[in-house]
Amino acid sequence: MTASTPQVAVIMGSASDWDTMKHACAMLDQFMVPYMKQVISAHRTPELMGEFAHNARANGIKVIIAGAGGAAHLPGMVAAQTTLPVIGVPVQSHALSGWDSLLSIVQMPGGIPVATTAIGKSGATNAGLLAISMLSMTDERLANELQEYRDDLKQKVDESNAKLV
Ligand code: RP5
Repeated sequence: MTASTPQVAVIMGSASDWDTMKHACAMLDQFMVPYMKQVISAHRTPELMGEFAHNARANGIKVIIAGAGGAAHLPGMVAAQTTLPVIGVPVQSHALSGWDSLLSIVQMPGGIPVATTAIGKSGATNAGLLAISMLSMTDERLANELQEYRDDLKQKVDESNAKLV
């Protein structure tokens, strides 16, 4: 494994999920975490999904972020085939505004966990941050930069409060 070996895999059920999942990638870019991104569908490419999940750990991946919408089986089916942590992002669907995605991802039976985020952009952003937080357990640079990120958020609140007077 080299320094540029992807540590995080960002996968999504369709290219139409990219508009949401790009926000997870933006966080990984911001923290300079090497990652890979790929469309892998639980329904349309089940063999590829199995191959990816089975090989992910051996390929150096440490955290998987999986986004899907509608009958969103991808995060759970990937989690079923790897012991790596899987973060599921419910993509906002047209028909049910993402309720279907959320419930499909969050209601995993006991034994196979998927860490589920909020629906849509916030969820994808937080999936990126959660993956970084997991990596920060053994990466001091990331731990320090996460603290700086939080300090910046606090400073923005302080600045907006100063403008209220
Ligand atoms: C899911 O179906 C994908 O994750 C996507 O959110 C949804 C719709 O896919 P497309 O029909 O846009 O390819 O598998």
